[in-house]
Amino acid sequence: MQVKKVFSTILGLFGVLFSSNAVASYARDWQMGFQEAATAVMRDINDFHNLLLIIITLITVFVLALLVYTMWRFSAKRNPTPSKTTHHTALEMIWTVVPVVILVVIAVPSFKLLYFSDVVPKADMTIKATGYQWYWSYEYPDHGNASFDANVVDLRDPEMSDEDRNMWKAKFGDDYKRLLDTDNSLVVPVNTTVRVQVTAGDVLHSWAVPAFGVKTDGVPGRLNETWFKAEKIGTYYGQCSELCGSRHGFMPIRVEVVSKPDFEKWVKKQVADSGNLGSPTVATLTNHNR
Ligand SMILES: [Cu+2]
Repeated sequence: MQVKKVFSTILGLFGVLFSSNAVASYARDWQMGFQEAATAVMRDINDFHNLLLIIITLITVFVLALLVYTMWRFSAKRNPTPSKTTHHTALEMIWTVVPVVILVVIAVPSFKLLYFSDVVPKADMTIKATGYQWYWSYEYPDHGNASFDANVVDLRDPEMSDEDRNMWKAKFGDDYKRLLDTDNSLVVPVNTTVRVQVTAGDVLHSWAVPAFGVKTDGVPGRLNETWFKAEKIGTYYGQCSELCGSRHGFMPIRVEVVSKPDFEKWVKKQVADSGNLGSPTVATLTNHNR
């Protein structure tokens, strides 16, 4: 059974690697490493992570080798009379300078990446994400100031009516991802620089989408800013990443990246619906104050 599961997961991973069209990005069983990058920032984070992995592996192997050699070479049996040497200028210079060089090698790409992800480039559009206990609310100030809430769709919720359960089952089908799928999704156009302003209405939350390399705290009374430019059409999942209360695990983020014409169509349709993006939430609206 387990073997079968591993096998199907590996096949699934290959499917993700080689599918060029719509992707769905979320944590998978047996996943190694990060989710596939959908933005330049995430690609750089991945590269930086790989660089650090190489550096730390070399250091660890080197220190381990020194330890093993020392234990063997200078044991009481092989080295009965220990040396009394206490200072060695050249050696001390080396073991000070080498770590400094290593830190500089790490610092250069680190600061580059920090500023790349932190400084919002000229944005094509802005979205405001507000965290509440326990759902996200989105506003599109550039598109009729429309807004909607995104609530988790939890098919195991005992309070969900059978009618709603069947509706969501029909909508998501086999693609349903528990604790990741939401009734309304954040919809954004592909290859567009999106500025995301993040805040919160009650306690600390954090808006995070791993495939975008984005994680920004939502702080009540404060407006934080981040950005992403998704390069592939698909569905990307994230979760609130700041412990925010008992249903912290029930306020996922679902981002649909669509083509620019599809986005225009979506905006038009939703704005036509009395300026309110997304249909009024059924079922899960009752979750708000639980
Ligand atoms: Cu939260």
